[in-house]
Amino acid sequence: MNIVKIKTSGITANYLYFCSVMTLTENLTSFYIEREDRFNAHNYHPIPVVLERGEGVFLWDVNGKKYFDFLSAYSAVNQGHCHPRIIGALKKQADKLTLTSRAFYNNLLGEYAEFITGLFGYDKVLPMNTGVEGGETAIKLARKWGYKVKGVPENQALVVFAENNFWGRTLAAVSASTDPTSYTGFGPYMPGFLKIPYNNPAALEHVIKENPNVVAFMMEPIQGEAGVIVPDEGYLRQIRKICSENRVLWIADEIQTGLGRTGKRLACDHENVRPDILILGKALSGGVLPVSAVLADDEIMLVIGPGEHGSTYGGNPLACAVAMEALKVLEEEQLAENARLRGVEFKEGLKNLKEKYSFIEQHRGKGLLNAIVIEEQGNINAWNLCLKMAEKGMLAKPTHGNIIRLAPPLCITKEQIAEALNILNDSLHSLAH
Ligand code: IF1
Repeated sequence: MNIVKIKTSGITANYLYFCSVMTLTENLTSFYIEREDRFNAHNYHPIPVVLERGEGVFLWDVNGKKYFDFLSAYSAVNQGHCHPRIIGALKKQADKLTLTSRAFYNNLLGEYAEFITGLFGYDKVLPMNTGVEGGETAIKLARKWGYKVKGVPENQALVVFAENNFWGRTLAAVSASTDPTSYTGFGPYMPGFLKIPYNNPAALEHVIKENPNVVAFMMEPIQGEAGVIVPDEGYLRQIRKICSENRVLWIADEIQTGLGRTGKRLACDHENVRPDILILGKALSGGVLPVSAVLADDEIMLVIGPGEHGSTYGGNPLACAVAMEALKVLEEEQLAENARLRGVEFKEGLKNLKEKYSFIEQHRGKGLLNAIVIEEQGNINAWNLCLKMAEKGMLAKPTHGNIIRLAPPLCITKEQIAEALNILNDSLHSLAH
């Protein structure tokens, strides 16, 4: 075999090597993306990185490039990627028993139910899988409570939602949505849903006074998908008061804001208020498998009897084992408190960046649920900033065009916050010049 020796200078050889690596890297990423595009539905437009490993606050792509994860799978990996204790619980239970259905009892559901109801202070839990199933369950509970307890005429129950809410993709969830991207083309829509402005207690009071058949108000304590919309201090207390005074159930969707994300165990804890129905999901399993939970007291929870609601996987022993460990990790590693402390540092950093870059219109958030709003100026926009951030090793994705949610796992350290702020600064600088 003739081996052709190419005599080149050191610089040329390095350049050729660099180009070949770059080409290979891009080709590998393109290979994965093109295959997925060919065989998978086009219901997302992802940032063009192909991830294959996660650990703590970090992700690695198929080329071995390392990133800070500043999306946390939309707050599903609050504990950090592949937390060893959670993975350990998964592996241990997976070797024993994963699913029985609720046709029979299993040895873990009672233990998990006692643990989670004790932690959050409710009589009972109804275990489901995805967050949207939690929302559907909460609305079914509220409607049935309306008929059986409040005395609302059959099929006349009304549920109130806040404009710009997001609680999932089912037909009921999109029927509650005010975002055309979420509901267009999926009608006809669920009847009995009313919408009022967010952060407006008077609007809630008015709609309840106008409609005696209102059984519940369902809302997020901070609106995540809408772009991390933080209501005025006292809004949650006023919701609590209005709902209590009018025998309307307050449903808090803490699927994204709960489990330490905003610097407290629940976002409702910032105002020391207790919703009638609490919905949890996402980080309830530490990002390992879909686990959601609806918590309520007996007067509400027991309106649903045997055979009236459920799901194949709801309350399965694998989910119970994982969720118990995921909750214990949040508590024992004091991740809510870390989110509070790191959130103060991060918010200070965002404030400094806003003063430095005029195209950062706004920053907002609480704990480690934050967002920046980018004013489009030429090639400066949220998408291009996210591409630049990815290039420099930090992953995030825009929501609603110009808003970038910034939400790392809650185990992030002080030093890592500082490093991430430097990457964000470098990305902003690079985009602006
Ligand atoms: C997607 C958004 C976030 C949620 C709240 C219920 C659910 C979600 C507050 C439903 C889910 C996910 C869904 C996912 C992307 C992500 C998302 F951009 F869609 F809106 F986080 F903001 N309540 N949010 O945030 O939970 O059924 O998904 O388990 O659909 O694109 P799920």
